Amino acid sequence: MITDFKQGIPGLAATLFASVTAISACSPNPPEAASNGSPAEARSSAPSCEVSEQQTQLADVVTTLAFNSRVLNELGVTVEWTGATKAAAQHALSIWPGPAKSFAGTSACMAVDVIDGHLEDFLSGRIAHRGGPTLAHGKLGVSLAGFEVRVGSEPRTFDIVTASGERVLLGNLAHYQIDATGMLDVFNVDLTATPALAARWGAPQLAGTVIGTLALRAKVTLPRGGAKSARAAVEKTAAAPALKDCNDFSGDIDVALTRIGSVQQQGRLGDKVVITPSATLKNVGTANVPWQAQFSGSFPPYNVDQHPFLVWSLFREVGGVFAPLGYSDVKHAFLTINNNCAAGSCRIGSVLGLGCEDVYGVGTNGTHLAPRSEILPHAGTWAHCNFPTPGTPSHFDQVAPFCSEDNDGSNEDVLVHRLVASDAELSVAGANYYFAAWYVVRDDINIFNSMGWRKIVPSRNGTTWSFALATAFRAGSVLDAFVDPAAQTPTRVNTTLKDAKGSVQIAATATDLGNGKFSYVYVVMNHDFDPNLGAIALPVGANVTIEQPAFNDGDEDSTNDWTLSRGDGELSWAAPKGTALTWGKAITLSFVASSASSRGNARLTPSDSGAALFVETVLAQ
Ligand SMILES: [Ca+2]
Ligand SMILES: [Ca+2]
Ligand SMILES: [Ca+2]
Repeated sequence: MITDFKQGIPGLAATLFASVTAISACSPNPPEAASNGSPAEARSSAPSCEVSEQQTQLADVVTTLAFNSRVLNELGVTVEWTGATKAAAQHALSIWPGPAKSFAGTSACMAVDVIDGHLEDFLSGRIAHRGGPTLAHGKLGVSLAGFEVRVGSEPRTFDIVTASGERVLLGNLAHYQIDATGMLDVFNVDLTATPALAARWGAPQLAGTVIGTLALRAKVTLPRGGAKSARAAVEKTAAAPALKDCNDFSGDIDVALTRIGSVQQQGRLGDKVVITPSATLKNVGTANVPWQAQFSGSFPPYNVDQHPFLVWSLFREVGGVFAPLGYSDVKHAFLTINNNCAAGSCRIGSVLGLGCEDVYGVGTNGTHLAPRSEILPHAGTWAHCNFPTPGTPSHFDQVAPFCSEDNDGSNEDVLVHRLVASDAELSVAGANYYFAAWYVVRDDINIFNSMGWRKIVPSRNGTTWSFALATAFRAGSVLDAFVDPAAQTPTRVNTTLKDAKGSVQIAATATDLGNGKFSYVYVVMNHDFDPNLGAIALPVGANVTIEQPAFNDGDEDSTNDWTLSRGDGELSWAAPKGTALTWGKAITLSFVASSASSRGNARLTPSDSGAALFVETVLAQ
């Protein structure tokens, strides 16, 4: 059952949200907000509060905004602040893309749906503020002084509206949590420029750009006269009959990536741009999934701070050659908001309960990334802290004492750990671009529904790229965009091998060029084969002529390119020392041969002493 208050819910929620009978104006809060000349008072035409006194509401609201200076610089947008209050306390897991300023709410008029101490959704209403930023593009400034945060039309979204009623920013992909004292933190909310803002800037192409982050801190106040407090509601969680107790990790773990919602340029250095997505996931298995923030302690079932690891990548197909363009490093998941859960599921922020969904916005994914090399994806482990041995350093924890963060990466170059592509790479006429993401989850029974991809279409305005989403999200390996596994032919083959040590995949095509020549393309992906791959051998006929051999690993470093050799009826590429094909990455091999294709096995050599892997594909023999 989906616990959506708007559709009616039984039990505790019914007691919290008795039938709505009275509609009344909310009183100003704090009282001094009504002092003469305040922006809120100047906005005399504002509608009265249409939130019922019998609904759970937010009080003492402070909203904090930050804009991504890297993005603003790129867009030619400047920000000035007026009327900020002193810096407000923030949730410990808040991620800020730039300097943040806080603004006190001047009215309290927002109804929320809280069930068992867990925020389900924002129902209706608006919060006005004193002060706000002015966002200017060139000489065209848009003042948000006296701005309102209104409940948006989509679940868990906000409209940021100027004092004159213009909707200039959309807030979505919120993280949120109610603490034991009844304080609600809404944070890591992506702020996207609306068409109205872009038009006011005289730059309509900037509509849809994620430019900042919003957080909101408020007291959750239960209906007047209600005996229950938010504290009581939180305590109810522990006693409530649960579909699966939060400490119960039995069952099959299966997380699915369900959406790549947005793909954004989030920085530039020279001719290279940073590209970052938002992502949404869902627990589709029968087990709770550990979602512990890094360095938060040791917890069951693994006795570490276990959490998923998100990576993303960009591929391009040009002239029938499908190859990687770039990869991100690892975003360590740190909190699950657990929305749309199955009834009775565990909903604490450190466990993804049954049926629950979670989101990570562009702003959240854009910073605080760590190397892939610390992760063994098939094992699902992260080398740090006390794993595999006490005192293991890691990117975030470089010096003793260990098991606490001493490096947040904030002094790193804009390109470090990010998915990077150059202007030239994004500008190839006739190319097809594919954006992929994957949540690595320990003990996930199906990694291929944890990953997915969309075709994107890059377009450039000045120095800014935007990425239209050209196809619906599709679960599975991005190599399926090259050779559809459901539409294979004798000359287009896509094979995934699931080994005890992890999975590898080869998608390959053999195209008749005429005149007895055939173009072969192989995309070899190491999904989560923990030993890594050090070589590939393709059987070829002794009399077959090989021309134009090419290797593409998506980087600009030729010293790590695999070296080609031919002998013993094989065409082989081998990784120089230290350049094995690591997890979540692919190489593309291509050549023109004098032979039509037949089916046979490529031989992949692990980088450890383990047995070779044989993957069926097309061969020139
Ligand atoms: Ca899965
Ligand atoms: Ca440390
Ligand atoms: Ca290379």
